[in-house]
Amino acid sequence: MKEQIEQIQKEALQSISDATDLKQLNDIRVKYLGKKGELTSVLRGMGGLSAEERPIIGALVNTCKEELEAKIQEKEKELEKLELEKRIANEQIDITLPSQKVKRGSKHPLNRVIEEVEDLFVSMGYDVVSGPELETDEYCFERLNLPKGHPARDMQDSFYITTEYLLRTQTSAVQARAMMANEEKSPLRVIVPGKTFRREDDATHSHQFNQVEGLVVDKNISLADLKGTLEVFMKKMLGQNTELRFRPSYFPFTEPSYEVDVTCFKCGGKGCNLCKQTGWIELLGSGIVHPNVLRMNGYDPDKYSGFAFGVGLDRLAMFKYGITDIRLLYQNDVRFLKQFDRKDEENEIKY
Ligand code: FA5
Repeated sequence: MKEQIEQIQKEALQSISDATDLKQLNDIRVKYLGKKGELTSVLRGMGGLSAEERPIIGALVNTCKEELEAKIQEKEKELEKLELEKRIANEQIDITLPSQKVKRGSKHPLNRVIEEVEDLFVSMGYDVVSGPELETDEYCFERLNLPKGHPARDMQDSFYITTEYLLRTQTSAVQARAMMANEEKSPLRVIVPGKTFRREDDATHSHQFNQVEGLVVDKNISLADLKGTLEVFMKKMLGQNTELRFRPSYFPFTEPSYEVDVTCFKCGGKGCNLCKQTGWIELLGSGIVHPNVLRMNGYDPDKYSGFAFGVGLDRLAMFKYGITDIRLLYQNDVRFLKQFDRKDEENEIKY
C-alpha cells in the first residue's frame, strides 16, 4: 500500500507541475483529493490493514494529502498570476496605432447654401433673424398690406391650420415682425432664412421649401441699392458671369416690384422642359417697401424707405449644384447626398 501511495503522490505531483491552467489544476484536485479521488479510496481500503499498519499508512496518506494540497495552492497562485499577466497583455492598447477612419455624413446642399448666404450677408453688416413657421394671418398677410379678402392672397396657396393660423407661405412675415420688434424705429438691415409652405408640387415647386428674406429700412434707400445688393448676392452665389433679369411684377408689400430670373442652368438659356422653354428660371421676388407696410409697422414713410427681397433657397441650391428636380432635396437618398461629400470638409475634424 505504501508503494501505491508513493506512486499516486509521484503521479499527482507530476500532473500539478505540468498543469497549464486553473481548470486543469481543479481537475487534478478532484482526481486525487476529491470524495471519489484516488487518495480517498486508499483511505477507504484501510479496513483490511492490521492495527499496527493502519496508523502508519494513515499518517502517510495525510502527509501526502497535505503535500498535494500545498502544492496545488502554490501552483494555483502561480497560474492565477500567469493568467492575469496574459489578460493584461491581451488588453494592452497600442496608442501609437492610427485610428480607424470615422464615417461622417456630408452637409445637405440646402444647409450649405443657407450657410453661404448667411456668411455673405453678415459680412455686409446684416443681422440674421428668425420668426415662427406657424404664423398668424396678421403677420403673414395683413401687416404686409394684404387685408382679408385681398385678391393677391390667391397668389399663394396656403395651408391654414385655423382661420387665424397658417403655415407661413413666405418669410416676408418676418419683415413685419422685425419692424415691430425694433421699438426705436431705427434703421434695419436683416436677412431671414427659413422654411415656408404652400400647396404646390412639381419639379421646381415643393410644398415645403426655403426662402431667405432680405429687408433694409433706412433713409434714402432706392432701387439702385436693391439692384446692387442682388447683383453682389447672385454673382457671389452663382459665379461672376451670372445674368440677372429684372422683370416688373406685383407684390402688395412692395412698389415697384420685380421678379428676378436667372439664366436656366440646364439649357443655358436655349429653352428646355425645366424652364418651360423660356430660358429663364425665376429665383426671387423683390421691390421697394410699400409706404403702407412701413406705416403699419411703425415707420414714418416720409422719413424712411426700404427694399426687400425673398429668394427661393431650394432654387438657388438647384442652380448652384445642377439639381434638376427640387424633390431630390427632400428624399434623403444617400446616393444623392453622397455627391456633396467634400474633401476640404473631411479635414475639418482632426483626430
Ligand atoms: C414671395 O414669396 C415674396 N414674399 C417675395 C418678396 C419678398 C417680394 C420681399 C417682394 C419683397 P414668390 O411667391 O414669388 O414671392 O416666391 C419667392 C421665391 O420663392 C420664388 O422666386 C421661388 O424661387 C421660391 N418659391 C416660391 N414657391 C416655391 C415652391 N413651391 N417651391 C420652391 N420654391 C418656391
